[in-house]
Amino acid sequence: MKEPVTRIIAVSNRLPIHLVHGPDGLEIKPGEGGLVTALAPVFRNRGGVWIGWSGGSDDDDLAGLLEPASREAGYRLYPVPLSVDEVCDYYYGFSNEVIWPLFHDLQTRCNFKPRYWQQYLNVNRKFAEITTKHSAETDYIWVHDYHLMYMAKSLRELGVERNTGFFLHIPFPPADIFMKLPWRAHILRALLEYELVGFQTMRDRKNFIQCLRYISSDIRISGRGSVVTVIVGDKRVRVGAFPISIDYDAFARDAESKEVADLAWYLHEALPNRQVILGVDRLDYTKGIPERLEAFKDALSRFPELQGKTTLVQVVVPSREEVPEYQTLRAELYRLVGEINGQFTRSGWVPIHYLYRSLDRSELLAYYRLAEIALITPLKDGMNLVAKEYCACNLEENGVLILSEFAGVAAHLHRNAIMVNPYDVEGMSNAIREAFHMDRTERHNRMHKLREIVHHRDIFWWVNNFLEAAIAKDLRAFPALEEYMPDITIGI
Ligand code: GDG
Repeated sequence: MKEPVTRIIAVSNRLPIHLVHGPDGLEIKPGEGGLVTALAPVFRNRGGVWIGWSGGSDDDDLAGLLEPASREAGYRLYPVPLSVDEVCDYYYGFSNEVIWPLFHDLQTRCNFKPRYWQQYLNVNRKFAEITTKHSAETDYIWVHDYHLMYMAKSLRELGVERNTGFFLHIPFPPADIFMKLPWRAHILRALLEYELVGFQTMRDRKNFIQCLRYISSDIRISGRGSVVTVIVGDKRVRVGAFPISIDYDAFARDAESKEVADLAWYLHEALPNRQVILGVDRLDYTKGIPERLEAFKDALSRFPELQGKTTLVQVVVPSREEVPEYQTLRAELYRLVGEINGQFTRSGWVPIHYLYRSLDRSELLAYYRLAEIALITPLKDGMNLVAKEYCACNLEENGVLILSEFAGVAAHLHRNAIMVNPYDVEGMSNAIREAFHMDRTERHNRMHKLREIVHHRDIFWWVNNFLEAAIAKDLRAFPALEEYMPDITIGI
């Protein structure tokens, strides 16, 4: 019988920070991305611990930097130092050249180098060792994402007893794609070492269970609903669908602030008498950005009434720029934007405003608030938080969401968004036209329902659901502390 859980330890590839080289040496800035956005409100001032790679090299002197960062974040940060070789083969290699494309159904982009796999095992073991050092048997170890699928197995191999759960932020592919992975059985068996395995959608959970049937004919499923128990031989694992979400109230409240409202007004004034179509993505080939630009170009050609009356604001946040595929994509986007703007720009109107940088939060919220149309068309996506954030910030309830069928978020929002196949350029272009002409009442009715759905299932709903399934407790069992404890210990 295990002791009751008293503390949650999050383990993810990256700590929720990034290191920048400033004039006075290394500096720490808060991180960005889906996972940080999702977990920060849950750990802050609740005695949480976060373990992960800092993003730097293993000889960076982090102790002095992480202490104030921990204090500011409201949870303790423990780094996992990684060498250049480890980063190359475990992170860029196995995680981003094998699992990332494969799990997004893009198997032709995979690079199945055996050396990547060996380093993946080594680094997962390293994470397991550091987690062991900073945890006790009464802690719940909540492991995040595809970089660390092997970690529970590494803990077992070290002979360490911990209560562990895993959440996969990206999709889990169908069996005919997953089975291409040379290390498929190892990964499946490693996942069975967790007590709970969470996916974004029922589709992902179904795919996982189907893959298990390939490694064992002796599989039984017990229970019903979003969490079931899978029995494979002598292993029992709970497997569930937990669609991740956002801190809806914080987004809606911040979008209402004077700063964001003024900025939204100012930005829209610069684009008078036209509808703003917004795309916001990390630089990634899974996000379908070239296809989306082609669709906008097609719409301008086939529906000339959109010329001068729409502007596509496409924000692309730089990401994984060291990887050649991402450099190629960046160049392709510049080329496409240049081509479309070159063809259609006329005095007083530029069709695409391309922002290749990370916006600060107020500016991002201002764009969410002012955009009449959001164009969210990933080729495949675990969830896609941008879609939910757009709805939360659309206070006037006059926005139209155009959404890919292959984003996890489609499972909940499909009835009130305009759904598109992101590979179908003409279909997307028709959707842009439909959104452009949609009347005020229909826009309001649809957006009102979308906002209700996102509000109802926010980030706290997600965490509660996961914790309920994991340890039969919800967030109330981890109340906010009066003050964050100053006695921080940094272990490197
Ligand atoms: C992975 C999965 C899953 C974007 N631009 C700026 C900015 N962002 C923030 C957004 C949003 C986050 O980044 C992006 O989250 P997504 O969910 O859209 O996508 P991924 O980064 O690929 O996340 C995804 C997610 O994990 C969570 O499980 O939904 O499917 O791929 O929160 O707001 N933030 C700021 N400036 C920007 O310019 N400040």
